[in-house]
Amino acid sequence: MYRLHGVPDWGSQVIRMALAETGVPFRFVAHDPQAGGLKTPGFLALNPHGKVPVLEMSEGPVFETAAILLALIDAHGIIGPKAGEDGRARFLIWLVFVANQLHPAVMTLIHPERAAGPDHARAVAEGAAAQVRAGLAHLEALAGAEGGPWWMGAAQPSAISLFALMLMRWAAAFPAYPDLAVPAADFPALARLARAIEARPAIAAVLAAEGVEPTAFSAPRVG
Ligand SMILES: N[C@@H](CCC(=O)N[C@@H](CS)C(=O)NCC(=O)O)C(=O)O
Repeated sequence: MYRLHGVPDWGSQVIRMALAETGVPFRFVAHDPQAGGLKTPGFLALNPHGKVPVLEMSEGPVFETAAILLALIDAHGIIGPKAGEDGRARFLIWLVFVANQLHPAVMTLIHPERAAGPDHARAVAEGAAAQVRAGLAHLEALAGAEGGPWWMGAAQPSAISLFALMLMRWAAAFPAYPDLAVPAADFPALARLARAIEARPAIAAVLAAEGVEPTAFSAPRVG
């Protein structure tokens, strides 16, 4: 059985949702970062960077969110096209965009002091907020397009939509400067997608298990 190493309401949430939607059995192993749980020799043997998520699969521990999502797709499909299936290249483009551009921009919005120290945090956060809004505008166009890709649609969650929704939650709820928050309501097609995906039993169960409000993506509790 897969073992997912994570921290509730941290970045492991997207993998937990992906596993739940894929329908494969897994065990969630919760770690306590405050108690140093991500820096123990045992955990560093799974991920030398000391970060979650890590998914233990038959080939060994897999880390980096996009790599885990792709490994799950290659094994099971469901949340994205497998190699050789129609639309795989376009899917990869946007998955890598979310992982490489949107994810770091959201992290900088939350921790702007990490980039250039506390004296420059406000300017860094303002730049990050603009990057987040630009990134979400691209995803909004995909989600709102007539005949758009299924992986940004409400009928079936995908690795991309789940990843993007988790990042939207962070950008709305946890920015270092509350006035730079990016609410889902500013992106109507993404907000509709958020409401549809939150309503799915598998997703609602993950949110409840993580102690997160049921409107985690469409209207997260701020702070
Ligand atoms: N690029 C990595 C980033 C992972 C990451 O930054 N994880 C955070 C939680 S969301 C973490 O574990 N931080 C703990 C630390 O840095 O000590 C991925 O996508 O998996």
